[in-house]
Amino acid sequence: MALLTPEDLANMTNALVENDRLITELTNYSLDGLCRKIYGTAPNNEKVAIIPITAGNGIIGSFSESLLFTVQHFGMDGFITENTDVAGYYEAVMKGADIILMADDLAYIAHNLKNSKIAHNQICTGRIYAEILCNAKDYADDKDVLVIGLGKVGTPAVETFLKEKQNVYVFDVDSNRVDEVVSEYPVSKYDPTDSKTPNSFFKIFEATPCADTISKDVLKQNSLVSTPGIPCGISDELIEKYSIRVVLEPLGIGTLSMLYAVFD
Ligand code: NAD
Ligand code: 2YG
Ligand code: MG
Repeated sequence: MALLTPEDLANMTNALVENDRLITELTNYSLDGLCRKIYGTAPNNEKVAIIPITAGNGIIGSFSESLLFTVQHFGMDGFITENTDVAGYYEAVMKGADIILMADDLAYIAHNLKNSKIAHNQICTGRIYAEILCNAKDYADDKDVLVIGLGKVGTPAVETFLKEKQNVYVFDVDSNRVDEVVSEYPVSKYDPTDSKTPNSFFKIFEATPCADTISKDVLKQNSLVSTPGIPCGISDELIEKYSIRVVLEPLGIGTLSMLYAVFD
């Protein structure tokens, strides 16, 4: 898994606020309002403990602080434990935590200790970035969506689009993965040589660890790109040329989705 860097998180607070504003403009729902709609849950004064984890590649500068910003920005009570790892877990419970947030190199989870619900960042990130496209009011009549990157984030996005009755076209640089997804789900391959399927899209979801995955060929004027993938898959030049709006933020949107996934 590609790990976040402190540089990825440098502008995270502005990015979260700015993306919340864009999501509200696009969907008429604030980010927390959209999460409430999707999950049918709401916060109820839960105390959220963030535990820094040293395993593997260790602490990522600003990771815990970015989670705390997210929790507090959306009106919840949170704290970062002074201890790390198991000692941090013990501290979190002793200090009355209701929900634990913690991540090692393989998994970033939210665990609600009161109701036992657990959420995984990759699933919740795929889901919320897909729902943003599905709820974008100016794009509601067009059901075609292109999904680029069919990994741990892209696959739950595919499932979300299907649940939302979208026509899903998929692309991955790994053609075996495309074949797997096409055989497992009612989706079509993105195929620019097939005149019966669309070549360009108003709605594009991208979840890859690569830049320049979104070429001019798949864009329409005013396409909407919802992309958790880091780095951004579309160049500034194409964003400007095609007047593209891009939803992209490195950590907070997915984190809020995880919290709503474990609320009652
Ligand atoms: P993954 O490795 O499970 O999946 C990535 C997929 O992208 C793979 O199937 C791979 O074959 C495909 N791919 C790679 N290069 C490609 C290219 N040039 N064109 C098309 N497909 C390509 O990774 P993941 O866990 O799904 O994460 C995807 C990205 O999302 C990573 O950059 C990760 O850091 C990021 N991410 C962001 C957030 C967030 O909150 N913004 C949250 C989780 C993950
Ligand atoms: O506690 C810490 O500071 C570290 N142990 C956190 C490690 C997180 C590693 N995971 C990633 O970098 C991710 N790709 C998942 C983060 C979700 C948002 N991109
Ligand atoms: Mg995010």
